[in-house]
Amino acid sequence: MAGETVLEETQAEGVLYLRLNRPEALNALNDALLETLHDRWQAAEADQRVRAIVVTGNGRAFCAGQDLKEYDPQGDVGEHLRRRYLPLIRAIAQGSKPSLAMINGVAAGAGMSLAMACDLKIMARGATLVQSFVRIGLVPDSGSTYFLAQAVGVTRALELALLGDPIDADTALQWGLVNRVVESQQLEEIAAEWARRLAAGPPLALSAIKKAIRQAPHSTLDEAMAREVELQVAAARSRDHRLGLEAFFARRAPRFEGR
Ligand code: T3D
Repeated sequence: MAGETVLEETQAEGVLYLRLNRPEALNALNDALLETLHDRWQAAEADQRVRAIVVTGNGRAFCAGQDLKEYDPQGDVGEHLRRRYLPLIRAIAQGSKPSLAMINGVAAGAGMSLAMACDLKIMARGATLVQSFVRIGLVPDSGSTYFLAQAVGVTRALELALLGDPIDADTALQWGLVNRVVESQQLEEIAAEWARRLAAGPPLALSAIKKAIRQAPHSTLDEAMAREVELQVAAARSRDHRLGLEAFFARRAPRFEGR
């Protein structure tokens, strides 16, 4: 619909698409878009029918980061980040539902942070990632330092953040910033297939897996294994585990219910 900063669409059962919709500004993040995206993400988190979330951009870009035409550097930048960006990044990275960034074009600044916050990333071959902050005298924010250092290590994170050069999709794949690179014409189809598989997965187990993997780098082996035990005990008691076992022995695909 015209004027909507985020287009919402349910494509396959349980798959919610959130499409950033300011193509004329390369989907730069103004307050209206940030607020809408966060609201939609929270609504999806609360909606049991949603089992996977895909975020992408409308037009030729994924997202050009903060809208620099609607930004006041003399204003309270800290408050702006804390209010508009941090809750959104937390909702994506710490929420219970699996998320997929379908990177259709350039992802710059906080737009790259947004993509990195997602659990899985599929990137079109012609798309680029750029830590553009340094180019305008800013520092990476919205989780970029965290996600980058985790994904590529300190050496490459420093290169990306200090030089601010765009990297192409093949480099992003080789460095471990994204999971797959596909031709642009195949992007929607392959992302839809992954999203459909996520939505058909066992929601409680997927949420537990996400939690365990995201916390593992900050844990000792003993802490990680203790967390695995706790999560496994809960998963083993779920109806979905029973359904999974039944399907295994009946040699058919399971139909998980999320309980
Ligand atoms: O308080 C706070 O919130 C601080 C938080 C900051 C977080 C951040 O994200 S800071 C980083 C902000 N983003 C950037 O610095 C990226 C700026 N954009 C670019 O570097 C380039 O546009 C791209 C590399 C993304 C793409 O380049 P290109 O050559 O493909 O496109 P273009 O010609 O530069 O841009 C096309 C149009 O989009 C153009 O508008 P026009 O001239 O046709 O009317 C351009 O101004 C507009 N655009 C691109 N990025 C932004 C933007 N408009 C507003 N804000 C943008 N970020």
